[in-house]
Amino acid sequence: MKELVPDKIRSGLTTEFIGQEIVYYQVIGSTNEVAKELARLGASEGTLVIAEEQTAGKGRLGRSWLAPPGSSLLMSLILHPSLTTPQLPRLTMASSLAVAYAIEETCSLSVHFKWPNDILLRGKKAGGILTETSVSGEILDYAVIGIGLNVNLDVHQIPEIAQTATSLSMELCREVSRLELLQALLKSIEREYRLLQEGESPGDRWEARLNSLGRRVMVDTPWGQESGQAEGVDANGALILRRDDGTKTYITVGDVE
Ligand code: BT5
Repeated sequence: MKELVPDKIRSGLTTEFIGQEIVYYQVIGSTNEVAKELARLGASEGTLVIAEEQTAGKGRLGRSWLAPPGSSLLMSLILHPSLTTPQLPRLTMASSLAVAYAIEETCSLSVHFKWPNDILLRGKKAGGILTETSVSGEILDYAVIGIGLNVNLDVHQIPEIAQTATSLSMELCREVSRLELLQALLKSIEREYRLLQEGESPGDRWEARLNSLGRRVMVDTPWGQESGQAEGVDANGALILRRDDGTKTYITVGDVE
């Protein structure tokens, strides 16, 4: 395994600010937790926190992110976007798109999304995004984008995800350079972040990759289950569902089954 040490990441990195500050760990609890602490202490825009292994990798809603050491990209970025609170899910969409572009550029695989934050290859989960924000009143203090991406990983090593997950190396039947992928990803995140800051919503481009577009889905929300046809997402990433009675609902939190 080639380690993703900061000197290697920086050499050949063509971004202006994303990933120019790097905090690297061989082992850490969760890169998101570190990034949030650093953001509170005033870390600069685009700071990258990256680890070879997490002992407490987090998904959404108290779930875990599992990855054998050195197998994956496990990273978090600190950002200070000028978005309103309802617009914050744009960060997750922009980050998913950046992951898709980086995978397509370096591995020529086609990438789809499952609402709201899954990165899919051939219908299986290869990555996930965990966006965490701190808001005081109307003001966003900071946002942390956590990205977990299965790169050189045989998912059969992890029984919990063996049936539902995949990795780049499994899809390609070869090892993938994590360094090259990471550098392409940092570059595409910078591009997407600039568009966000210019006020553009990534909604349409994100929706074009939605796996359930036009299909009937069940969605678990904190307020109960909804079902209907997935018509797409709105500019802020809400899932647009056409219920059987013809009414439309916009879902902002939940999981598609
Ligand atoms: C996510 O959550 O998909 C967001 C994952 C974000 C992980 C990154 S790693 C770097 C940064 N630091 C952190 O601590 N977290 C972020 P969610 O949609 O809740 O999905 C979690 C579920 O995905 C779990 O309950 C498992 O079922 C499944 N899962 C766990 N590890 C997986 C893996 N390596 N590949 C595919 N699926 C996985």
